[in-house]
Amino acid sequence: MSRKILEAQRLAEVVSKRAVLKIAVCGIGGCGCNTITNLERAGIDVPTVAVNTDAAVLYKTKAKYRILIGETVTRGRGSAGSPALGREIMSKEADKVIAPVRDAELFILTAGLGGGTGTGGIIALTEYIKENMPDKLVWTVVTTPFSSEGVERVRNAQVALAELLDLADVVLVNFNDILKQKMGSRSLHQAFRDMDKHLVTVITALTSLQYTEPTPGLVNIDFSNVERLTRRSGLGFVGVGEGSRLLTAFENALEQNFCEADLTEAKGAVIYMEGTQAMLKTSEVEEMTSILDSKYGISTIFWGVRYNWRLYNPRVMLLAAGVRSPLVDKYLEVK
Ligand SMILES: Nc1nc2c(ncn2[C@@H]2O[C@H](COP(=O)(O)OP(=O)(O)OP(=O)(O)O)[C@@H](O)[C@H]2O)c(=O)[nH]1
Ligand SMILES: [Mg+2]
Repeated sequence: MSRKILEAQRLAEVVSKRAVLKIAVCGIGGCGCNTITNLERAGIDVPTVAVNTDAAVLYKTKAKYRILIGETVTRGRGSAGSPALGREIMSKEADKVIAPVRDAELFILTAGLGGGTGTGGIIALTEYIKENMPDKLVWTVVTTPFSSEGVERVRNAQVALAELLDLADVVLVNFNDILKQKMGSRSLHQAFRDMDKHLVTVITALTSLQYTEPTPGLVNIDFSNVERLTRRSGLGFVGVGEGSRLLTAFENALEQNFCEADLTEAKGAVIYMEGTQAMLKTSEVEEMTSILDSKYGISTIFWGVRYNWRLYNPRVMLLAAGVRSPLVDKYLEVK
């Protein structure tokens, strides 16, 4: 074979490997497993890992990989609300949890803070990835317990959130209480289900970043930009919105704010748009970036477009890295 053909083959190999960003989603504890089941039902196309110390909950979970941890310690019965126990177990078994998705470049870890397995587990798993695979990115998507769940759960969540903000590259936090206020949910059960839907929307939108393949005629987000933007960026914001126009979808995405994030002077933003060719108007794209610049002082903005013929309305995902939230600050102060 000629040298030219060999070179072309090698280049094609590298492109095919590079093209799709490898993402894995990992849900820990009861809430995390529930989110994974919901993502699977919604038809997510990235590998999912569900992890729990509770064998019964794990048995009911739908995931590509299900991993029981702490079997010899809890005998499959859960971590009884002890983050210390959840953490200890995960730190010993993180290797087993990561094994099926070791080649991922971006790990999205999700858990409900407040209990044992998810709260301790998400910290230990983040620590493990950061220590053993420092080039990988870890984004965490967590919920805080309702105040009505009691002081102990809230305290567990506060301590864990503070630690995660130090450890993970991005922390996306959703306050159950805010969701309840916004949605005016009647019962705790209903509010949980509303939050479940929100988590699925956010995580599914984040995985759309995997389509970074160079498609001619489209604007692709270069993952190295996303990486630079989100590495060790602390608190993040993600909103997903749809609307009759692109700009309305963008405004709706900004409304999906469950941690009262203030985007002013954020480190940067990524706008990812989906829709038919007719829906994606350049003038509106320019307007979105100019709003982020003039209203929020965000000058580092990356945007990408993916055609999706199945959408009736344009959809916008807005990811902002390095945001502030007076609510999170206040939450972390109260101990
Ligand atoms: N949205 C939503 N939140 C949940 C769900 N289950 C639990 N949560 C929230 O997540 C927090 C932690 O609960 P779990 O995930 O069940 O706890 P765990 O990590 O399994 O901990 P242990 O059972 O103590 O080992 C709770 O305090 C709730 O606020 C759920 O199905 N949906
Ligand atoms: Mg549990």
